[in-house]
Amino acid sequence: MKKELTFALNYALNKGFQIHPSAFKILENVDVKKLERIIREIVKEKTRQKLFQINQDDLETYLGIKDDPTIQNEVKVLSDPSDKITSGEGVKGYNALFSSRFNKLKRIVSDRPESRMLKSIASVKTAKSEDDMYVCGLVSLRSSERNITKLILEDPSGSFEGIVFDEELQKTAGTLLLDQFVMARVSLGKNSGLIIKDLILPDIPDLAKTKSETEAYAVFLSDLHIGSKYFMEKEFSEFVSWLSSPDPIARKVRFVLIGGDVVDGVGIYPNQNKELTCQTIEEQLLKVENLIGSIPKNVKIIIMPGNHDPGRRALPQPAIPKKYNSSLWERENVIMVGNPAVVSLNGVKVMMFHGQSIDDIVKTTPGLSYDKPTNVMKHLLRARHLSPIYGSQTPIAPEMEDLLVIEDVPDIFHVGHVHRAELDMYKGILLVNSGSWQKQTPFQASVGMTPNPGIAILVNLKNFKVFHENYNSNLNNILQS
Ligand code: D5M
Ligand code: FE
Ligand code: ZN
Repeated sequence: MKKELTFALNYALNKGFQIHPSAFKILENVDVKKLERIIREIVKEKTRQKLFQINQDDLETYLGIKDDPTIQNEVKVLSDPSDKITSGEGVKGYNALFSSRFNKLKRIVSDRPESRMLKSIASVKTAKSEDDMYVCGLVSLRSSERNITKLILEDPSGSFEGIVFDEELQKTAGTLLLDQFVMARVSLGKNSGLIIKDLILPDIPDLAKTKSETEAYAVFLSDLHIGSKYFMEKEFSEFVSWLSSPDPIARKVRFVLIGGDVVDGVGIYPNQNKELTCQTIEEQLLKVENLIGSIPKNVKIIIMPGNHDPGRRALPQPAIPKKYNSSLWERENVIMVGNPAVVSLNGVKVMMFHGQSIDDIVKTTPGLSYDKPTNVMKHLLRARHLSPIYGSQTPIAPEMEDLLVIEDVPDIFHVGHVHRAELDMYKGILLVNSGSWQKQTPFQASVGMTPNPGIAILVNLKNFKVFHENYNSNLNNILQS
């Protein structure tokens, strides 16, 4: 008998365990390097369950040989920008982009009762009526001075400046993002200026949400930053091993979603090379492949890019190009998608977006902060757009179609980027910010950003109950707000 096997058996026997002969047969065929860890984990789990026999079933479950076959792992990619990216050039492209944005959002609000009374901005400007009128448009300016807020709205017929006097409505106006779509109730003022009396956001209707029929779990991850000195390789590897462990939840995981910043990239910020352990994209992606390679084959892995990943920086981003690691692309359980993407997991619709726009929104919107990314996510849902502000830090490509409009209402909204794991609900949509697996970087420390890395968020897709696996020894009740 091999010495590793003797060691493993003695370890279990000394802990008071019996080993069934059928289990013994399986152990004989296990990679000796893995034996010790396997036996320790099974002993730990079964001690917790107070069952002191190791049988064939335990090993088959642990090794992923046998999982409940009725738990489905069906992935459908419902929307992916990768193949739609055209890059219209110059001004024409931006005109097309904004007109697509306007038209898509106008269609979204078209089933609201007010929209039957919608008029074009040009016709409202020449109207003589004293009645209230409804218009919609994209916000092209927002300013507050003395006790009023001014807004300029634009539609294809023209633009107008409206004034908000009402104090409560000024608060709503103050949270509008530049280039966001909004519907307004307006009336003619005394000196023929337009007064804005109400602001109506496209928002999310109350719809019943779809759940999985079987108890499959999805894991939400993002911002691994593999290749960075600060990537928490040990903790991440422990988490990946847990996915093959006999923990009953791990045995039901069928999906792993990675919401961008999979690698740290090369040349993303000045002097980045000093903070890298892998200096090329290829090396970094090879490491990704090796790390996620041991995830059981019945788990589908969906990989979306973020601002650190290769491809292009501007939104929408295509999937990480195959040329950097074709074998990762070709793995049977790996699905590469662009940013943003909508995927269906056993029928549950998940909208994935890396979250680049959060930076611009936090900077310009009162009441929003990096510590509460889910509040920013709610803002995006109300605006029905993933990155409204054009021409700030978040680069947006001049596409002919605006692929960042939230057309489909998802069941789960998955975002990363700000390195703070957080959960919330909005109109029945589960909001997940999946945090990060990178320790606080010197840059983040210098700007006072405190990440809570090393947390894997898991969702039971049958009932939307949420769990988390915490690999950060410094943090306890991390998801409490
Ligand atoms: O970004 C993680 C977070 O840190 C995200 O909120 C942006 C912020 N960040 C990172 N680098 C910069 C610079 N250079 N300026 C401003 N804000 C920054 P990540 O995408 O992981 O780098
Ligand atoms: Fe990141
Ligand atoms: Zn990022």
